[in-house]
Amino acid sequence: MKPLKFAVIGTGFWANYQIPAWFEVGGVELIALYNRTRAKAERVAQQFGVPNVYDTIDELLDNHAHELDFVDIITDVDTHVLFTTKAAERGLDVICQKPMGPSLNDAQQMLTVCQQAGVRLYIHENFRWQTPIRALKSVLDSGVIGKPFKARVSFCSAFPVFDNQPFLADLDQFILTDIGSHILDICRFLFGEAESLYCQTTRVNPQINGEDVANVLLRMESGLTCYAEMSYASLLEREAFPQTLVSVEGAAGSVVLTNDYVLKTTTANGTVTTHATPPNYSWADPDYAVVHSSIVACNQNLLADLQEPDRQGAGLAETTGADNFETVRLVYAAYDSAKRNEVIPLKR
Ligand code: 89V
Repeated sequence: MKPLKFAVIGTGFWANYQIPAWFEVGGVELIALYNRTRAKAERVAQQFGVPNVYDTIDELLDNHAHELDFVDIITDVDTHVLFTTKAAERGLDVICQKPMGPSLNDAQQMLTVCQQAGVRLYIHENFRWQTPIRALKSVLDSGVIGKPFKARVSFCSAFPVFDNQPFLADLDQFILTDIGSHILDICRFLFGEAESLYCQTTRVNPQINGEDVANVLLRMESGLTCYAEMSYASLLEREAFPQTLVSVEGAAGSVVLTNDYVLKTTTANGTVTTHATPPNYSWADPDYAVVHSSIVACNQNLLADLQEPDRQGAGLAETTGADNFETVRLVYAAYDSAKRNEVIPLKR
């Protein structure tokens, strides 16, 4: 199959992992890079052998749209609508990092512009692609614990995340957009759509603008109640960053995903322990290993869809724009709930 040609928009921290993850997948050719600070793009171009560098998005698109198949947008959330629109207008399929947009309206606009332009929109949402999360889902799908009725999905840490991603400290809406996008997406992946939610938030770290603690209680359409908790203010006995820890109780047993990718499945016959260790890539930052390896699986899934000649897509991609919009709805419903101190109904 002919490799698909693409451009990377944004060469900050995340591009250092997104790009080698693409090379790991194969079947793609990176033609050009854009970054508003040209020197940064040049450094990344040199590191990965990319032939073209721009600090003006229009120039990149004008020069290369004819040969590109898609763009991979890895910039801060505030630019997602603009860059998605510019690429869609040139007929290019778009992959965009989570969080999809800085508001529900913005996310809706991204869906609309791509639909009107007849291009495909995907959101790079990788947490559901982590090896331990996929293994947990297999246990649930096997039916061994029966029908799940209660769950806890937890991302609580004191990792100095602002050292590598300083812009996160400036966000007025922080943990629900950055980590909540992932955690609430995992909830949807594991348990289906939510019917309502209630949320409380707090800011513990006085040096950041947004909330760094959020507790969300979801009632899923299946009837399961799911407690999704996230915090960057949790100095715990064991630092779990960037692992998501999960426990699920079902009518016939329970399953726990605990530290170091250990899965314990308990039924009337006892407890079975397995390990769901993620693959190790030389280019991954060991502090982020489980997340960085999931970029490969996520990209693989999106590429399979992009390779379909039928531009409607073959339904191979999990995290399409339309799918991820449902996660974005949960994120902003959580803010709404916290602000009003009310349960927010979500059924359409
Ligand atoms: O993927 C992310 O949203 C990042 C992480 C904390 C994993 O680096 O912010």
